[in-house]
Amino acid sequence: MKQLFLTMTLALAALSMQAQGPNPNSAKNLPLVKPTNVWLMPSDAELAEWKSLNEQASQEDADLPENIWARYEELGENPVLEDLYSGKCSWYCGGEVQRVTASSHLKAQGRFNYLPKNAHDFDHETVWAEGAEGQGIGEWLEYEFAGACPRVTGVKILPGHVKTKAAWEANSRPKYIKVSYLGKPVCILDLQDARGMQYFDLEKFGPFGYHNADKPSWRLRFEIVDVYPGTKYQDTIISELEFEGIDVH
Ligand SMILES: [Ca+2]
Repeated sequence: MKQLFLTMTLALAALSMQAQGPNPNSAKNLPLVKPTNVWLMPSDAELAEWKSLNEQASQEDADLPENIWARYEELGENPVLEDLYSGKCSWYCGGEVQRVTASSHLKAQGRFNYLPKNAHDFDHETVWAEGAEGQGIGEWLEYEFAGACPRVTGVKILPGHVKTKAAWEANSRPKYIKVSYLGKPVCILDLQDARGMQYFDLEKFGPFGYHNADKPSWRLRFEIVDVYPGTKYQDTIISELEFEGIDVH
């Protein structure tokens, strides 16, 4: 009887583990953090229209008719475009990233390169792609900050190749990203499979950094733990990974 009970208990435990699915943080017991906000990209047609108007508006002698200007402003109100291109106040008014490095990157193809710095150039069309075999599990991006840099409390990520819907679907997107501060794992970001800017509030794990010129430089590392597979390519891509924080204004 005792043995039957034990067998049943084990069977139930196995069932419950199956129901929960793979747990990326079971090994390290790290907290899983969901995005507090997800802002979707405009449609491809709206993006193309915005890009064309943006190029016209950036000309030195730009003189757009009022209705065209209004349309440009309307398209620019998409939260992702506004965040990247409006030049509004943010942590970057005082914050600065000194260097972006990665464990690997895909080699350039034609006029396109996939360097780590592309993940932090405030351009949704340029991307970092890991260059390892397969889907890049274990590959990472690392950001270096000066001791004096304002402190970081949040991360904004545009996962996947967001330039077009087709490119986004064709390539892999990060699903779980492990965040490490000063070489120590902090948490795992639980990304949605959404073509948009995903904001993660990490205040309770930080703030990260010092905002003190007497302190040394410091780093945040973002490691791919799992992915949403692309339909055509295995390469895992991040279009942007930026920061929010304090000690500014
Ligand atoms: Ca970029």
